[in-house]
Amino acid sequence: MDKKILVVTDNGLLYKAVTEILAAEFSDIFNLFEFKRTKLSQKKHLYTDGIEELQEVNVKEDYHSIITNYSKVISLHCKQIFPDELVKSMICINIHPGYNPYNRGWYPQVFAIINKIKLGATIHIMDEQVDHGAIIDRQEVEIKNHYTSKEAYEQVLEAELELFRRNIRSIVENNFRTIEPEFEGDYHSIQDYNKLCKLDLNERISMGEAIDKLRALSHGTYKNAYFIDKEGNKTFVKIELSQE
Ligand code: 0FX
Repeated sequence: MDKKILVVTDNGLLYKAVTEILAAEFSDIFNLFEFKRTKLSQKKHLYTDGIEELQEVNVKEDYHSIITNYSKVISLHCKQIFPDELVKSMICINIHPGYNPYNRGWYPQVFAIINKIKLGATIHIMDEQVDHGAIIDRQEVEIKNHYTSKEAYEQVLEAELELFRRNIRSIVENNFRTIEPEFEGDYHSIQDYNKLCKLDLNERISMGEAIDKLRALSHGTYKNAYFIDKEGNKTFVKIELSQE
């Protein structure tokens, strides 16, 4: 029997959408995929619903058995960083919510809104660096002026699913082409994001920059941006934008 392709995901929304696409449009290859999640999906977030039913894998510790038992690995928002041994031993493919090589790392739409740079989705071969490596396909997403992080992110998810549809057969059949990223690109860690969330009440920026910063940190029910007042109280801030 052919070895399966392991898809590791910590995002319930994408897991559900991808399995629906496979069942509806790729039923001939659906049984080649096996989906697992990591322990990092246990934390309840906006997009984890549905992930509980998956079996857990520890990519950092179990990579020997992954190399032996699967033909490829796809990271569909797997929150564990793949170890070097794994990415060097077999084809590992990342479906990333950013337009590589721009804004590699965490929450690309947040940094794209603030720094006014490209946003989109990318499918690429993984190498030893995060969100790095030869690009199989990518698709840009427009950030409209009234988007908060949430609307931008939802457009990115759509683009990721479109890329999945467009490339999954050639990935399975090993006949995809790649291009090298044009430049290194900047990388943002979760610590960079956490720093952004702490607002400095004395920071002097234009109204446009302030709106961009706040909309980049507004994402549904998440409590992101905050300031600390003179009494030491922490107050969360989020904005709502609507177009006429
Ligand atoms: O699954 P994911 O969309 O993606 C993240 C990284 O951005 C990505 O680069 C990495 N490859 C992947 C494994 O993990 O993450 P999420 O479901 O935790 O968050 C989705 C969006 O929700 C995020 O882009 C911004 C927003 N968010 C999330 C959290 C946890 C917030 O605004 N505040 C939060 O506290």
